[in-house]
Amino acid sequence: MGVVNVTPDSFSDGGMWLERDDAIAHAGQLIAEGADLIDVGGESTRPGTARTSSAEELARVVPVVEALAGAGARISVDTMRSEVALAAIEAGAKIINDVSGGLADPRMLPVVAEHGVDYVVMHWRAQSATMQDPSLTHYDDVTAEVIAEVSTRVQAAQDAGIARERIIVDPGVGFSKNGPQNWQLLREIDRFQEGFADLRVLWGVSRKGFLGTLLAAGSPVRGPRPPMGRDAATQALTAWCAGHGAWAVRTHEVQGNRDTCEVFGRLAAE
Ligand code: PMM
Repeated sequence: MGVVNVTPDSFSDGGMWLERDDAIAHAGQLIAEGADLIDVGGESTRPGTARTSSAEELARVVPVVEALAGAGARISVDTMRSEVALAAIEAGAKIINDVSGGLADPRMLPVVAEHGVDYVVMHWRAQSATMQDPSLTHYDDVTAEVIAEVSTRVQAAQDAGIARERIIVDPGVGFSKNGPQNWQLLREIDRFQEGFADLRVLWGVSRKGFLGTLLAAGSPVRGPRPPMGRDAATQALTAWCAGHGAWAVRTHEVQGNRDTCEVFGRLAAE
């Protein structure tokens, strides 16, 4: 899943694809490099960030989805808002990627159910402004608690009428989790995925802060390695996820991550 953030402020690629034509061209490049899916987002979920207005999010996302879906691309839309989801579905999106798992907008689950599209349920505890507060990053056993909380949201989605086979789960790496908790979740990938044995699992680790922290020592600048320098580390985690049977990884850079998946696919073929 290649990411196109049509935002001024996403931590990894904010401001790069804010113009409609730039976003469309970038998506085309990601598809040419082997992305099976393009995830279009119009609101940053960067820790500490304020919310984007609904009108602004619609204006960023819909024209890009229309153009890409119209050209035959398989599109998911990263949104917590039901009105954006609805407009995106009408513009041709086939997957709604809701980082809040239906918690941010009570209309989201019914809208998705009514339109019969796929739905990503990510583990989420709070909006970006507060999600890294210590009270929201407390776990006794991060993997067990993430499985339990995601299961509750999967059940809510089913209760709203979304078919179970339409649901994709995501542990929400970096969302209300600190570095050690992210590493533990990834180390326990089998345990997480066994918690949802009949569902597709998506992992989003691309260029995230815990990789910058890990790579700080080799950074050309003081402090964490900047996002653009985290792609090789992202590919290493893609290898880990692919080797453990993940359905998809959500990445900003596609070529290297695609190559990684080809290698693991080939190894698993015989
Ligand atoms: N991470 C981000 C945004 N959307 N969606 C899913 N399903 N999983 C994720 O881990 C995830 C996401 C944050 O990254 P970005 O703003 O740089 O794209």
